[in-house]
Amino acid sequence: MEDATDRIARPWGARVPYGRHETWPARVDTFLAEGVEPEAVQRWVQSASILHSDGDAMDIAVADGRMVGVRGRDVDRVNRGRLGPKDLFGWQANASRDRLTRPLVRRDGQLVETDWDTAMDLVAARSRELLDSRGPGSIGFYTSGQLFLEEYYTLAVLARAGIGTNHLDGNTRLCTSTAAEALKESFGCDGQPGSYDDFDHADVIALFGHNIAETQPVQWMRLLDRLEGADPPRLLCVDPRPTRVAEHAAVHLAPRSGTNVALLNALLHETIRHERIDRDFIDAHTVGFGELAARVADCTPKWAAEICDVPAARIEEAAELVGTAEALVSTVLQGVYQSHQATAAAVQVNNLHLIRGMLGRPGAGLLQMNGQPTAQNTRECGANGDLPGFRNWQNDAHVADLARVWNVEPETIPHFAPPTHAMQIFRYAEQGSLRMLWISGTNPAVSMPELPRIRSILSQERLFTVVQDLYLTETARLADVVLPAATWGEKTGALTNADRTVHLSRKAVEPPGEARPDLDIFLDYARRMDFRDKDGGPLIPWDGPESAFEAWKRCSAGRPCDYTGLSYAKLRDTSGIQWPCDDRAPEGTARLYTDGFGWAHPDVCESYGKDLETGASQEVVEYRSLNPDGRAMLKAAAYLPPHEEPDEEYPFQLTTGRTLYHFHTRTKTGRAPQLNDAAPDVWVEVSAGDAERLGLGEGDLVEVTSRRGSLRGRLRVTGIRTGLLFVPFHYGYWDTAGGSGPGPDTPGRAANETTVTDWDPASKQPLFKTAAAALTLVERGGGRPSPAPTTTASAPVTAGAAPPTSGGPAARTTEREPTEFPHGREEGAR
Ligand SMILES: Nc1nc2c(c(=O)[nH]1)N[C@H]1C(S)=C(S)[C@@H](COP(=O)(O)OP(=O)(O)OC[C@H]3O[C@@H](n4cnc5c(=O)[nH]c(N)nc54)[C@H](O)[C@@H]3O)O[C@H]1N2
Ligand SMILES: Nc1nc2c(c(=O)[nH]1)N[C@H]1C(S)=C(S)[C@@H](COP(=O)(O)OP(=O)(O)OC[C@H]3O[C@@H](n4cnc5c(=O)[nH]c(N)nc54)[C@H](O)[C@@H]3O)O[C@H]1N2
Ligand SMILES: [Mo]
Repeated sequence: MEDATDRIARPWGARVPYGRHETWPARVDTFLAEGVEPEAVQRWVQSASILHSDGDAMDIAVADGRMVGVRGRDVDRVNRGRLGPKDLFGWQANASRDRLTRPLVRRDGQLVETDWDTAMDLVAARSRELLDSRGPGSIGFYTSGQLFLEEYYTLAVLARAGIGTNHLDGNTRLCTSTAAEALKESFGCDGQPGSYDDFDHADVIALFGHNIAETQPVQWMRLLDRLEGADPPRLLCVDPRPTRVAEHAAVHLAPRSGTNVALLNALLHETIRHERIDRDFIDAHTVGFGELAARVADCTPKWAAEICDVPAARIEEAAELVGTAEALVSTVLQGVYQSHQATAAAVQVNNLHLIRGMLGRPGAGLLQMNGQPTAQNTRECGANGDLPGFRNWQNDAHVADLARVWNVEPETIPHFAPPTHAMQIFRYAEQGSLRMLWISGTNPAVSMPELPRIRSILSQERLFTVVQDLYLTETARLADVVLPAATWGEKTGALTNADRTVHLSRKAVEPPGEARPDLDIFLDYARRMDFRDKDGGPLIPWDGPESAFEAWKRCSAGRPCDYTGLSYAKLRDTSGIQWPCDDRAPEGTARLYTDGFGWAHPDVCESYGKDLETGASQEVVEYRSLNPDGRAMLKAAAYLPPHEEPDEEYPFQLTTGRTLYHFHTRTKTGRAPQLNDAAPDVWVEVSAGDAERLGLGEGDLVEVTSRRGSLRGRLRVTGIRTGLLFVPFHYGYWDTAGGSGPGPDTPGRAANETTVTDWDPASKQPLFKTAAAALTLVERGGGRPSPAPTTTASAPVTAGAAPPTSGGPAARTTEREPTEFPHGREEGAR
């Protein structure tokens, strides 16, 4: 293995090939700040990544009370010591000089510094006033997929039982609400069936709308290592862009955006037609096969080819690949989730696995992926639109059980309607029934669709907005109160990744100034509000992360996400354990559904399901008659065209998404020099054919306009499908690197200036992947290339059209075999 690699230029590092059914060999990636020698590190503090959903385990290097680097944990089965570029360099943002260090309140239109007492008293006073005058429905909370489990659980209790509001959701609504919904629709309950270890055993891996190379780079390293080893897997990539995944795929389908259901129905059609199905599994474990078979009977590859604009022969090849796989792993992410038929499409992937019996054994795995690092916790703790512990809001016994855990009356917990989803919370704020919105760990003024609308909602006089963040973000600038939060590395908590692996992330350094952990802020608020249980005791008796974790364990007991077998000590001594972890499975559980689908039973299921076309919730009677014994449900769906199709005025399809080097609205990655320099500004991707037709070239400044708004960026000509534009959504109007920005009134560069307020009917996840747009030239590039990276799906179609992306000496990372680098598990060990 080589010693030092520029991990901006070579993001996935060196290969360590391994064969099928072997254990992925470890490789320890270490990055230390310039001038810091390994001997200077005084402590290594256990943690895991919070810049994607993999939970890559790492230790934070500390010297003189400061973070000075990071190192992957080789003992952890998730990443086996490896780290991606964001994790290697992103931690530097913690020490950025523009961190918020004191609370701010708005006085005479300006945000001014104040002390914690003043700020929190103001928040509590406004809450009480609103509770008295307008009731609990006037208060809402919009949280994150990036805090810790203990924080979400505390927030869920204080919002649902303390305030008594139904308006609590996370930005997970924009992210993985479809993952949750698709799992509920098929299996009755949230909970990832598969495990990352399935990648070691699969012979076919199918990725649907998932650019794993850029968004979960360490699992991509795993796939690359397998591709170079014995008996490599064959990949199916369904993505309209030339991602690295597409490059390595045996079959790449680049469909028109928004046509996933048509494509999947054709794959199901072929699977059934060729009898590549597992009859015994279908008979023993599922309901609905007849309806599914009837629904896809006419969905031939030829039919889908028309809709998706991919050759029918390619669809047949794809069908053969997934239909003849011995051990199939499928992953699904935003190319499916952020579209108008999100749940319907994601469910068809579940159906493919169910009719082929591809679940519950090594290599036969399904990953309805998460995106954010702690999205799973948002969902299981009930800070998403769910009740804690995957309890069913329509099941009175579940509500009563939750009331028992919290020692409140069942009526205290709102369950008259489904918990309000984020898009609806913003609608209530727009309409004026919601008067206070507390936003924690998310930046909706960049990440929500249709930003002109979001800005106008958040700047209303009548809406009292609290923003809890690390920086003065685009959203914080619109707030009435800004609370400075401590973050990863500055606080302790647990987090659960996309394959149910729970890690502990420990405090390594002190937060800057007066910044406080989110947990402390929520607890402080609960104290000021004096929330009580039914016996007059404190509603929230815990006072720190570990006691909050213990409280959560009691809430999770007996539910699918059972944490009762875990503890901080156990998580410290091991490195990542998959829930459920209880008496019966003290070491955790690699795969769900190894033995039937018990959580789909009507008495225990999290949801009675929804109509995939309208989103209407089904009643228990319907569910009982459909699925009396608790089996997996095969739910069919007809293809429906995208809501906004290109026309003369807006001739392009527009899709948005991510690049390898940045995380979301870049509050962290924009403050890490190596990452910022790798992709410093927005760009617009167009196909070579379209560029030629319009007489446009690399680096031209263009404007992308939709019915909602417009943005400007420099053009990158790539191998993207004809008729489609891609814009990364990372760039808000505030320039994180320079600390200043163009402001909201100058021509925008945020993708969401152009996106639409519209969502999937079942999951309520907004549509970021399909819109119609026009493309016009603003100014010639004059030889200046676009700032898009060359190492990714954004690579120019003409080699040499832009200088290769590199990080130079500042990005040098060591990659070592673990034996050369004795790994300390305990804090303080070298
Ligand atoms: N580098 C990086 N990694 C991240 C993040 C980040 O911001 N940066 N964020 C994390 C989070 S929260 C998330 S949710 C994940 C998201 O991870 P991904 O879902 O992998 O990322 P996206 O770029 O949003 O979308 C994936 C792909 O969908 C394709 N696509 C667009 N339209 C369609 C369509 O109609 N059908 C199909 N099949 N594909 C389509 C796009 O071309 C794109 O390549 O990444 C996580 N990891
Ligand atoms: N056009 C388009 N829009 C999209 C998407 C897309 O693909 N296209 N993807 C959507 C998806 S999947 C997602 S997940 C969202 C992400 O959207 P956001 O969640 O809005 O994006 P982030 O930049 O991650 O915002 C997190 C905020 O929390 C702050 N923060 C970080 N750590 C902490 C902490 O410990 N405590 C507190 N209090 N604050 C913290 C950060 O500084 C940052 O301001 O964007 C969505 N929007
Ligand atoms: Mo996400």
